[in-house]
Amino acid sequence: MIERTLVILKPSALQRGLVGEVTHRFERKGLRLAGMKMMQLTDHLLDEHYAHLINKPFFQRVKDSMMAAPVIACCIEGVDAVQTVRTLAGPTNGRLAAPGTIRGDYSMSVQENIIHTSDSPENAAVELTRFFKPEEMFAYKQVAFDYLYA
Ligand code: YYY
Ligand code: MG
Repeated sequence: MIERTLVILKPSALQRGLVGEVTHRFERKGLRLAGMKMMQLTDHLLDEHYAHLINKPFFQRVKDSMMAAPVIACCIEGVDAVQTVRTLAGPTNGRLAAPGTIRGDYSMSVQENIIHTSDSPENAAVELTRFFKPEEMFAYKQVAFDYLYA
């Protein structure tokens, strides 16, 4: 099923000059970029985005890290996009993530693990609504679509 998912290139990705390399991985895989914007995240937005971490001792530290510089929010679309993007990202801990994954290739950290990716289709829908207005996500035709999914 065609899905949309939220990817956030974290402040560390911008500081380390990895925006092009990371977005290139989604493009070359065949996923379609439906939305993309630079944002400064706020405490309020992160309270919602990381609500599942609110009782963790590292909650404030993670939020501070996400506000340390702007981020790039991306809406990425494709068949099974939520799981496919999670697979490209690799597991949370960059030191344990396999080579070839984004976190495995670019991260030595749990916190500074380069990208956020939605973890289920249900959460992706909620997160995309939180980060994008409807008119900021675009439904243009991907000309290679039939070749990608044949
Ligand atoms: O979905 P994912 O990003 O892989 O992990 P989450 O469990 O949702 O945690 C969100 C975010 O919090 C993670 O990307 C880094 C940070 N974090 C941390 O700094 N220390 C932990 N022990 C767990 C998560
Ligand atoms: Mg998560």
